[in-house]
Amino acid sequence: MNLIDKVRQGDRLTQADGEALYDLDLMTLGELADAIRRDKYGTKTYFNINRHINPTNVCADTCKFCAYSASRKNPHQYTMTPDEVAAIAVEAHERGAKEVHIVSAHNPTGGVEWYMDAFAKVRAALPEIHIKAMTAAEVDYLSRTYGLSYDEVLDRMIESGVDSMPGGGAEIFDEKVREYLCKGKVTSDQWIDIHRKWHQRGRQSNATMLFGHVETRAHRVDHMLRLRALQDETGGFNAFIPLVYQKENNFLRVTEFPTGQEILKTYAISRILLDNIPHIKAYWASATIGLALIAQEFGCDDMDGTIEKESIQSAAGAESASGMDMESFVALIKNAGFTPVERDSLYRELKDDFYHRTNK
Ligand code: V47
Repeated sequence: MNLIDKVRQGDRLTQADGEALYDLDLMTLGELADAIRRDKYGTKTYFNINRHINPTNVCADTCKFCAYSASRKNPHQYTMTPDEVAAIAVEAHERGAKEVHIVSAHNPTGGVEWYMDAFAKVRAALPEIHIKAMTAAEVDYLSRTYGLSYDEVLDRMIESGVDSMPGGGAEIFDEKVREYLCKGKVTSDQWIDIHRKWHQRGRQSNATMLFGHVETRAHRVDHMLRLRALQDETGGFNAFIPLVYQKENNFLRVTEFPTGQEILKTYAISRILLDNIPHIKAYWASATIGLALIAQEFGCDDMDGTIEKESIQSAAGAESASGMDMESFVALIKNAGFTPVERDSLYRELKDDFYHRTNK
């Protein structure tokens, strides 16, 4: 059967189908992905009011693409205390944040306690806030450094107040590319196993894919299909987030970068292939706000949030360091013809919220 008909009737697609989707023209792909998105969510675009906190940039691992960790290209090291992390969360909460997204480098000092104390202090100060924290790469780092099983690290996170896990550290699952990009870090199978164990605890998480560097289209499709297989098993992923590679201040030599068309195709294909992951997030800090707004017409129904302060993408060249204020964010979504809907971290729509109060 013709591939377009297969997509239109909602058939499950294979690796070969996924690769063939890239050969379709952008507008056809956009139309197919947009139909799926509109069928699920109409014109709604979800966002939340959140604060990204990156408590340290001192890292025991060396990923070639990373410009955030302290290195000879970025000699300025910092590490916050758990109290400083909690103070940032409290200030953000006073400004309306309902989620803190806490992701660190792999801190070789401070032990497991440094991580867990930060979560526990945020939880004690703000019983209601949603704590999304710890990538699978951090879970694996703590496990291999301190001799804990994944189960033990995950249980400690729950005891310390973590609600959900972000999708970072997935990069590209293909083993050869992964070895080139980030040898020694969590492997693909381990990343998947950690999320499986988290989901088995009744918890939810996201999944990312870092693309636009040395990987091929086939590697991207393979990455998505490995996530689809885990989602069939557990149903624990909320959102898939394709992260566009940023090229400054790192150690990865890449000469060709994805065009806007290639980025939009990748968003659209993820919406089509990931028939069991509810949300596709256009993370504007990596895509640029302009492309993220257009991505709403290519299958994306989520734009992350206001972020407030962003360190990882901006260290590598993105213009996202100070986040965005909520009024501008909402106005941009509306002007693009979509309906901004504030959500909580688990995608429940917020009816009596900051956004609605300030728009009366
Ligand atoms: O895992 C690192 C990526 C990720 C670069 O779960 C880079 O809601 C582009 O995971 N160019 C961390 N990307 C960010 C992340 C995330 C972001 C927003 C929302 C969520 C969520 C998760 O940033 C890392 C890595 O893949 N990254 N360096 C770079 N040069």
